[in-house]
Amino acid sequence: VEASIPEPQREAWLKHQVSGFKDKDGFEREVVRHVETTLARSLFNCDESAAYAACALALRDRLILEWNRTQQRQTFADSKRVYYLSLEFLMGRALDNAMLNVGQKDLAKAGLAELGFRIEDVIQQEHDAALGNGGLGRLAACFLDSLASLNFPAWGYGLRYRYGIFKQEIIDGYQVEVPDYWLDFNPWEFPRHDVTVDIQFYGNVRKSTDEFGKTVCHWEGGEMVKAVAYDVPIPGYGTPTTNNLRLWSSKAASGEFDFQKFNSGDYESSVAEQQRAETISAVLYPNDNLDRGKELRLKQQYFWVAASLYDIVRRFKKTKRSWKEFPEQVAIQLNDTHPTLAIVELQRILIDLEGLEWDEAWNIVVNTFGYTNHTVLPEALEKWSVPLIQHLLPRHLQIIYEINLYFLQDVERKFPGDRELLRDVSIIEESQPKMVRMAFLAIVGSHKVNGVAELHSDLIKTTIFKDFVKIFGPDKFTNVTNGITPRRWLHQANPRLSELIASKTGDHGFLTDLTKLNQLEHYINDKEFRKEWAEIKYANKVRLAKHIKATTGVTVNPSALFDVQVKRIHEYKRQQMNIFGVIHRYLTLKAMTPEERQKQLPRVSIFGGKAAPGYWMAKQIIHLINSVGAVVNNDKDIGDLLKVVFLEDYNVSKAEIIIPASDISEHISTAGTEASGTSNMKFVLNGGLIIGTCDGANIEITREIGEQNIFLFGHLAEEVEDLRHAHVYEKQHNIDPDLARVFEEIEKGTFGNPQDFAGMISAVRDHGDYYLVSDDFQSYVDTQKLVDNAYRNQEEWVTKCIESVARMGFFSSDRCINEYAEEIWNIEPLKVEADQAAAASS
Ligand code: OX2
Repeated sequence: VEASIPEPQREAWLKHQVSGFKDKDGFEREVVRHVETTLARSLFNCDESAAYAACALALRDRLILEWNRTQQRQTFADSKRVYYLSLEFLMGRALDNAMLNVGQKDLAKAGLAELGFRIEDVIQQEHDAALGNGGLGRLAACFLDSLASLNFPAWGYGLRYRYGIFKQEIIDGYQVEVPDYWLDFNPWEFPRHDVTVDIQFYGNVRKSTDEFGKTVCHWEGGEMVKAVAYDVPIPGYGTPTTNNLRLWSSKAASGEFDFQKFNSGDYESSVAEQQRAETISAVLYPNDNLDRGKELRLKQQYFWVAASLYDIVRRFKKTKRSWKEFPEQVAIQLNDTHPTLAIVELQRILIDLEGLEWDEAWNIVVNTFGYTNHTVLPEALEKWSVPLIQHLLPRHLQIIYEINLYFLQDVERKFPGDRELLRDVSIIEESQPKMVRMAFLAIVGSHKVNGVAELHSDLIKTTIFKDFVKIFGPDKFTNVTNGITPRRWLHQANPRLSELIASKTGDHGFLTDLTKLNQLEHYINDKEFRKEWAEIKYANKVRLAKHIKATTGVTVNPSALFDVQVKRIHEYKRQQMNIFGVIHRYLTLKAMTPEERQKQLPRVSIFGGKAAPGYWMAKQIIHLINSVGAVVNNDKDIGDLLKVVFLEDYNVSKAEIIIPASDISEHISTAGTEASGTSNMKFVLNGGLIIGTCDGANIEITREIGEQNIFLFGHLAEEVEDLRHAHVYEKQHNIDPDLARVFEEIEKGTFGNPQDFAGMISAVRDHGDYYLVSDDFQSYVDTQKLVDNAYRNQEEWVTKCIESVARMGFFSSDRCINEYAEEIWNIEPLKVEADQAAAASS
């Protein structure tokens, strides 16, 4: 290490090394110190937000010491590292998680109380880190937690967006987007102004011949932008391992702004370069499962991928190993196709900058990368136009063509004369303009491709990637079923349930080995346990009811059945079917006599989720939900029997309140469309049941918890194609009568101007009902009746819930990460000494 302190002076350093607070007193001292010095406040003007800031800084000081030690330990061990490349990390809040993971929450709670604050209020002050859209970004966050908790030497690489996913406001029933500026005060990041990378765009390629007569390519000219690293510490649970999430921020390469232009009076263009550079990392694209092909998005992708690879290669080169050892030291996982340019960039580094031969370089590349596919939806499969790549990344386009050439030659050797196959698998789509198919590039450039749940992994092998199975053989394709971290999604979100489980299983060991939940099966008939279980669910519902009252003004009865669907709004996720079902329930209740009504089970239908700003149909769905709520919630005939609420701005910290309060949650996508889903796992882990289709991870959840504990309905994935075909070509689309009745009511104007909802109705009735809403409606409504009946028998209901939780062990992201480590990354955890581990959790 170049800048190390000389031997004689080290003693002084070691004497003064900070160790962070050790007890409550020490914690309080640190909080007061931060309030008075770092924040320049005092006991006369320390509000909750100052208390949050000081508390976060005190925790951060501790984290950063572990972070430093972890980096030293990993550098010293010099073993293989994994790099998780993701354009999205949906982290949520950090303080609560950090306190729990380092085992200091009780101490902080007591300390804050002595200083005059309630820890719950302090935690609430933190702004969510919302650098993601939905499941894909939250999966990346769960993976970071598991990687650190399992002591894997791992880094996350992403973009430091100045604006995360927009804040959603509901105004007059419509979604309004508000920018999410979250960096006002962010104690969890460390700017590394010394860690920068110059990133090139545009320009052209010049060829020359070296002394051995070999052609060498030089990418010259164009623009430079600087990438600056911001590091976020990721503490493991109960371990000293604190890994690093490195987020890149863009800045003008040539310092601040152009002084010459400034002095000559050209103020505007003097800052133009700076602004153009900073635009790259300015904002997260707010689309979930949708590719829009915007130039700035491609710039983001290359900027982030090039900075990350430069960093990874720089770290590798310090070890002075030979290039062929690269895949033994480095595993890079591509979270969807967004980072696929990394494949091309590494090949470019190796052949253009390091002088390796093509084949040797390509071998290294393929053995380094793994690619995770998260969707089969055609509109989400990334394609970039050839002219755009040619313009922005001219050398990369040449390399893509060359990769394709060698790949197609290989195909031709294996399947001579099969022109159709060549056309179908070509990385270049021969359209107008030509397009680069990023998923195909990712497959060709990786040694493993995985889907995220069994059905999904089977589907990619038999549909979108079937030709690649034929070419590469089935072993290149595998499944790693998604998981969730039980630390955030049980221990943090539902502390009382976590304590109850610990009281029965002996300790909190289930948080690091979730299969230990199976011990709960012994207590299913334990009266006291069941009572406490039900009480905790009720208390969580009371907490949510208060949130609903405070944010929507609607009063809901916590004894009613809470039916929750929270996720991005998307036609394939079928919130429209849910709200049509709610209308059907409303009409059924309205048609009853008051006596009959008295016998009905009260229900609260809770919705939440953002619509992409340009997704018109999704916005209509939100509007209909709110319009139905406005009518139903004020109908005197209905009272508590049915309430409909839309919770605005669904995000990670709201999920932590909503999920523990659910009785039944809806995971009702058209079969074959939801790759996995991960909230389904969170709801069941928190003692809620599921109504769902045979899709994504619902199938494996059913296998684990038992068919008696889940409400499945609807057509199967294998039936979807024929049904769609029939709708369109055989004009066999008789709308379900109950659904037709719902449409009639909407068209009568019961829920406001029917024109507002005409698109939603005609998508089902006149445009082929692509998502099979009508086909599944009867089965959906019938199954909801089964839910009502099951809920009436609270004893049996509680049994189902406990049994389900006991069987959820498989869905820990720890299991999932261990599978990636074994099957794809070939990487081992780094042992930490027992005394280090003990020190970390004391
Ligand atoms: C999501 C998928 O839609 C969801 O099913 C899955 O659980 C999640 O990724 C994590 O694997 N964008 N978001 C997803 O896929 C894409 C593309």
